[in-house]
Amino acid sequence: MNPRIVEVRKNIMKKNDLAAAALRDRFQLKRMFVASFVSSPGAGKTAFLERTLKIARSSRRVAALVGDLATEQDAERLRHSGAPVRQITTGTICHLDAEMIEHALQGWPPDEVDWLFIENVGNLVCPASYDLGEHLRVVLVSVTEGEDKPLKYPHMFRAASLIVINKIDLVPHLDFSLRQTIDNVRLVNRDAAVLEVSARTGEGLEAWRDWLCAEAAAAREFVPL
Ligand SMILES: Nc1nc2c(ncn2[C@@H]2O[C@H](COP(=O)(O)OP(=O)(O)OP(=O)(O)O)[C@@H](O)[C@H]2O)c(=O)[nH]1
Ligand SMILES: [Mg+2]
Repeated sequence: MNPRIVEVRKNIMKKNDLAAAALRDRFQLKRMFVASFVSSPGAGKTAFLERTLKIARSSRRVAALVGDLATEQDAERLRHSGAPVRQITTGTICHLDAEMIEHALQGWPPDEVDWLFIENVGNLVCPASYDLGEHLRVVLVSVTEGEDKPLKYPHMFRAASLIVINKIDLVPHLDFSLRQTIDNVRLVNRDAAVLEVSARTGEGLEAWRDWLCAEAAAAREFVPL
């Protein structure tokens, strides 16, 4: 690659890392637990978050940020939960970065928040490189995408604390192997937890809630739900 391009890219990443470090400090100070969600477009991030916000709101103060190139549609869907939600529209940019998060958090959310969820732009490539200061990153993959995604997008799957296989209600209708997908996840990430869920039917969401509570408790020394 052209050395000038390499230099510019290094500077962009350095700038993002500094902004992410400042966000991390701020989250610690405010005792705010932050999880981000990434996936290819349409894997079910918003559907999964709609469920998550409803579950978490019973005992936690929650809020969400959602990134898309255009529209407020996902924010509107998430607001039905009653939680404060802010949309970040990125225009032509295929990922969120730490400055966008910092900007969205200026004077917002209106009240103190225990858990903040960030839905990234639907994309399995660009978001992998951008630290958002979050405690953990969840990668969703849906059963309609095929078993090979962990192998084709290893950077994204490697950076995940949890891999959620969504839309398992559709498995009976597909030629899709859960076993093969999990084996492929293990080839790129030995440590991540793996959960099989359906944001449509709610299957697997108890295990998700338990995992989330344990992670938040570890990060914030909070008592579990
Ligand atoms: N059958 C089934 N459909 C689902 C499930 N989860 C999401 N969907 C559907 O999949 C489509 C995409 O879901 P979204 O939640 O919008 O996906 P997304 O990842 O947020 O999409 P982008 O924000 O555009 O990247 C919608 O029609 C959902 O209703 C699921 O578990 N099962
Ligand atoms: Mg969405």
